[in-house]
Amino acid sequence: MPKVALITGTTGQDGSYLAELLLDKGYVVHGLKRRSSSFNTERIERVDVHPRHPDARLFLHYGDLGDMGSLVHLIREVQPDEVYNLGAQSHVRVSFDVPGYTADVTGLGAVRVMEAIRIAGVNCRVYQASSSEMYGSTPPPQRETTPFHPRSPYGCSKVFAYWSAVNYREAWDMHVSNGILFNHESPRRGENFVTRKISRAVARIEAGIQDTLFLGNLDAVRDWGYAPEYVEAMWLMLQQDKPDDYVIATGEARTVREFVHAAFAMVDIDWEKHVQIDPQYMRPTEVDALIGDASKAREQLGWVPKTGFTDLVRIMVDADRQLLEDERMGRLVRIDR
Ligand code: NAP
Ligand code: G4F
Repeated sequence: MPKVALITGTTGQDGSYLAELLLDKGYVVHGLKRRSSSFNTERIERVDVHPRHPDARLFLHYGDLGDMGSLVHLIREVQPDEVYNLGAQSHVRVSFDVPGYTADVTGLGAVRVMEAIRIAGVNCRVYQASSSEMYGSTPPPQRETTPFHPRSPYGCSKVFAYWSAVNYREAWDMHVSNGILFNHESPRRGENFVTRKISRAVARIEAGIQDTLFLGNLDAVRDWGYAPEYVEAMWLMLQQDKPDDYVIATGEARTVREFVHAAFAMVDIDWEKHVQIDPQYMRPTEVDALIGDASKAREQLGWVPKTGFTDLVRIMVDADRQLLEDERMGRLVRIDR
C-alpha cells in the first residue's frame, strides 16, 4: 500500500515542492486548499491531474486552518501516515497589520491540526513548519539550543506553534517534529517576499516595463537556501524513528543589498540607478541577522544544502526573465477544473 500524506499549505511555495517530492516517492498526497475568489492552485497545476483520472494520486480538499471541523473530517477521511503542517499567514511585515489573524492561523492553526489528529484517532507522524524568525533578535549563529526572541506577530505565533508541537510530543507521545527552516527561496516564492520581488523587478527593468524598485531595509542579513532542497529535509525528519527538532540552513550570510547587487549584475544593470528606499517596507521591529547552524541535520539526517547564493540568484532571475517572456508571448494557460 502506498503511504498517504496530508499537506496543509499545499498551494504555497513549499507545499507545491513537497507534493511533487512525495508523489515522486510513490505517496498518495492529499492537500488542504482554502477557498479563494481567484485561482490559488497555480503552483501545483503541473502535478494536479483530474481526481477521477485512474492515475490520480494528488487530491485537493477545501478546508481552513481556522476551521477545526474541516480538519477533523479531512484527517478522518484520508487517514494519513504523515501530516505536514505548512499552512500559515507567512508574511512577516503583513503580520504587523493582521496580528490576530496571524496568531489564529499560524499559531492556533498548528494546535488545531494536532488536536484534529487526536480527535480523529489517527496514528500518524507530524511535521510542523517552524521558522528561524523565532530567533528574532538573538544573535547568530542560531541552532536548536539558541533561545527564541521573536520580533513580530508572525514570530510570536511560530514560537507558540513550536512549543505546542513539543507539548503534543511529550503529553500525548505523538511523533511530531519541528523543522526550524531558515529563509528558502525559488521561482515559486511569493512575489512580495524580498528575493522574488527583486528577481521579478530585474526582469521587468531589463525589459523596459518598470523603472524603479522600492525596497525597505537593505542591511538585513539572511541565510538564503533553495526551497526544493528544504522540503527533502522535512521528509527526512518524518522518516526518523524518534521525533525531534532540526535547524535547516546553509550557514551562508548575505545582506539584502548583496542580493540586489547580484541580481542586477546578472543582467548587467547598475542597481543604484533603479532602487529607492520606501519607508512603508520597514518593519516596526526588524530581525537584523539570521544565520543558521545546521550541523545536527547534517549529522542525524544526512542533509546538506547544495545550491549556493550565486546559483540561487541565477535560478530566480533566469526564471523571472523566462516567465516575463512567456507572459508577453501569451504562452501561459491557466487550467480550470
Ligand atoms: P507560502 O508560500 O506563503 O504558503 C503558505 C500556504 O498556507 C499557502 O498554501 C496558503 O494558501 C496557506 N494558507 C494561508 N492561510 C491559510 C488558512 N487560513 N488555512 C489554510 N491554508 C492557509 O509559504 P511557504 O514559503 O511555502 O512556507 C511554508 C511554511 O513554512 C509556512 O508555514 C511558513 O511560515 C514556514 N516557513 C517558511 C520559510 C521560508 O523561507 N519560505 C522559512 C521558515 C518557515 P494560499 O495559497 O491560498 O495563500
Ligand atoms: O523576504 P522577507 O519578507 O522574509 P522574512 O521576513 O525573512 O521572512 C521569511 O523568512 C522567514 C524565515 O526566517 C519565514 F519564516 C517567513 O515565513 C518568510 O518566508 O524579508 C527579508 C528581509 C527582511 O529583513 C526585510 O525587512 O528583507 C527585508 N526587506 C527589505 N525590503 C524587504 C523589503 N522585505 C520585503 N518582503 N519587501 C521589501 O520590499
